[in-house]
Amino acid sequence: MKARDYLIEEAMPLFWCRGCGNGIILHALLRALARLGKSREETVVVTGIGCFGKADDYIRTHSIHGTHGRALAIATGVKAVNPGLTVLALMGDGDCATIGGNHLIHAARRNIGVTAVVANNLNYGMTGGQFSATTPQGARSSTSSFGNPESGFDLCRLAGAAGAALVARATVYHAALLESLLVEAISCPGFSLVEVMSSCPVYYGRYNGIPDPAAMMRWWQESAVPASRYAELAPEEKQGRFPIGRLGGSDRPAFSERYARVQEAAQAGAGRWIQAGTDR
Ligand SMILES: Cc1ncc(C[n+]2csc(CCOP(=O)(O)OP(=O)(O)O)c2C)c(N)n1
Repeated sequence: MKARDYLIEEAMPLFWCRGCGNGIILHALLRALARLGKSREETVVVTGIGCFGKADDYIRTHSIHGTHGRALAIATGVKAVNPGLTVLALMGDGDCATIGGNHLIHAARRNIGVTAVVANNLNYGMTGGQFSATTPQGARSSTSSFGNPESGFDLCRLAGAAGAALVARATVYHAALLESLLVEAISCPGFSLVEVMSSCPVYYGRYNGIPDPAAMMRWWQESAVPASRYAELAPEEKQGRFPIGRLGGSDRPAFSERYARVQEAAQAGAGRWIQAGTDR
């Protein structure tokens, strides 16, 4: 299989603005599916609402275009009833972590075998650049003209603490790294989250002094530090920087494995219970 085999070419050109990172994420995802030789018939892409929520328009697998913040709830249902499918939830930061934050922590806690791909452009792109739950403190947006008084979530730490099997981060500048992290995440039997720091020059960039798409790419290049090197930085050197690569996860049975045991116990008859608390 080639990346192009997963692309709906007739849907081109892409809906996204000039300088948007979503096309880079889409291409990396299609390359990852091709590298894994995933069957289009056994792959389900679920999206929510937002600019990145349009990604399913271009992907030739099964897809469900859901509602804002509910991509993970739908993906969870798909995977629970058919664990043999490869299930991807493609979301913006608003979709995944703001309106959808509750579904994120429970998908991670449940360790359901879904791969969440989050295009984190640090704001709500589609509705005009409002701040989201990942907008950094002090950053400007259409709803924080004098600086965001809140602080942004670290999505990888959040998902890791909630019990995800694999958490990783890349940027749209690091497309080859992104592709290999996606391959790893899609191959993981439990819940995986790949956060992609993505450019939105039209809103986030314009409000924060980096409206030029190339300057935004340089910003990602300079801010992202490989995880092993980041750990050795002094606290002042960490200011304005973040780690990329595989950032954690826990090795415990995925939901489907535990649920199969429950189904076996139920089929074997009443009175036989699986032992509580065996997987933590
Ligand atoms: C329940 C609900 N609330 C609000 C909206 C309006 N809305 C549509 S997209 C969006 C934000 C999208 O931001 P994000 O998820 O970060 O994706 P991006 O557009 O930046 O890719 C909002 C608030 C909606 N469609 N449904």
